[in-house]
Amino acid sequence: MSEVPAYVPPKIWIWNRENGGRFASINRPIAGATHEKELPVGRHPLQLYSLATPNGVKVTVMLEELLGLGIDDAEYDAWLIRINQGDQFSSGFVAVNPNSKIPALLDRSGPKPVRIFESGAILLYLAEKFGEFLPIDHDARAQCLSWLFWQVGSAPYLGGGLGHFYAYAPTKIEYAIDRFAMEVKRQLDVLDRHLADNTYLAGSTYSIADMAVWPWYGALVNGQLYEAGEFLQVQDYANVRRWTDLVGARPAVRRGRMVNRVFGEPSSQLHERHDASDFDTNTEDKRSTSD
Ligand SMILES: N[C@@H](CCC(=O)N[C@@H](CS)C(=O)NCC(=O)O)C(=O)O
Repeated sequence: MSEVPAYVPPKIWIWNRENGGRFASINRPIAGATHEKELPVGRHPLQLYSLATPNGVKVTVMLEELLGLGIDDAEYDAWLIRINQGDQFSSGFVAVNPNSKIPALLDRSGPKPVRIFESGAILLYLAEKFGEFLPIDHDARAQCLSWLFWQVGSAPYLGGGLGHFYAYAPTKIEYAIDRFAMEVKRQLDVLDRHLADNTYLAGSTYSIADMAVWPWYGALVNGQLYEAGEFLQVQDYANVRRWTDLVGARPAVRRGRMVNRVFGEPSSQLHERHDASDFDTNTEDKRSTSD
């Protein structure tokens, strides 16, 4: 068997533009805008700039849940940010999120627009603003926040770690895949043990913690992330699967998943959402026949 030559890092790292694999066109070691372009603004108080990746879905699920409760002030315009085309580096987007990642939210309901970035912070902001999906009871609230922050800290091992090295990296590195597969299976076991005794993550009530965790770990146990279902033997996590089905059956979750979605069945893709009726009239299957 021929030996793979060991990589010896140079003394000083140098940016090799060709070395970014399938993300070479968007990954850069520099922050800030690459081009001048304003973001569009619609008629609603909340302006969301996003894409239906797991981080984006967290927020559209929350907004649809709030609207489902009859909270009209949670009305929003959802604008599509195509991250593979570099939309996150426009001057307008960077002004809302200096970190150039979706999702980003602009709350224009007050005298001065408020910008919020980081999906966990957006969930917490909306929960506090509308007084919903964040338990008031001291213990349940602590549980909710613990699982919310657990998600924010854990998902990079799943996405940037396992997902990247198992599905995207140009070469398969056993060490990296092993390391992150072990960690992701441990995370699934953490969830599985907790959900054995709890209906939802914060206990008996559905909360922003479920909205944060479901798009990542629910998709993983449904075999929808990185085609890694068999590799990780996700069927073994029965309690995570029970909870995944429970959350996934919620009407607001079904709607939230469709917003800013640019893959899958055309009937499941609502590229932009500006009105509740868009779910019935503006999905891609309807648009292509009416265009
Ligand atoms: N910690 C951030 C992560 C956001 C994130 O990684 N967004 C990805 C899509 S899921 C993105 O915009 N990537 C574009 C890029 O890296 O240039 C959050 O939770 O909001």
